[in-house]
Amino acid sequence: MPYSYDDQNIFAKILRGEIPNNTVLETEHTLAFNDIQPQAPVHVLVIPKGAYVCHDHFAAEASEVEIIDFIRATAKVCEMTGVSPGDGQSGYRTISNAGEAGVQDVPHYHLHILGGRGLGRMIS
Ligand code: DGP
Repeated sequence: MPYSYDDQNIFAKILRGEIPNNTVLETEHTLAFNDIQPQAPVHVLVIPKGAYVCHDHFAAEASEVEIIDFIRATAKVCEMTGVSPGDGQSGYRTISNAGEAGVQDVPHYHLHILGGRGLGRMIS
């Protein structure tokens, strides 16, 4: 699927250092930072450094190195913020909104990590 990437989106500006962020973790290919409008005590956004619009764009065009780095960075943030159920903690939810129907506001691929409170059932 063809995608055009808008390099003026807010996360592109964060990656270029034009806008500050509260970094949780940075790796070679991935940046994780606190959401400016947290919906839970833990609300971290994980983004690839590459120019990808959404999940399927990332999956199709990112290298395996970038994809593995992104997935492992996401897991590391869960450990660092104390929500990984593997640590006996309460757990978390990841969400990635895509496109208009998915109500994606920022057109740079990102995963929300939410935790630190009971999140309720989303899908039944
Ligand atoms: P989404 O609807 O999935 O595209 O959510 C975008 C999220 O990005 C939303 O939870 C608020 C967050 N956000 C928007 N602008 C900024 C910003 O400048 N800094 C940070 N840290 N988060 C932002």
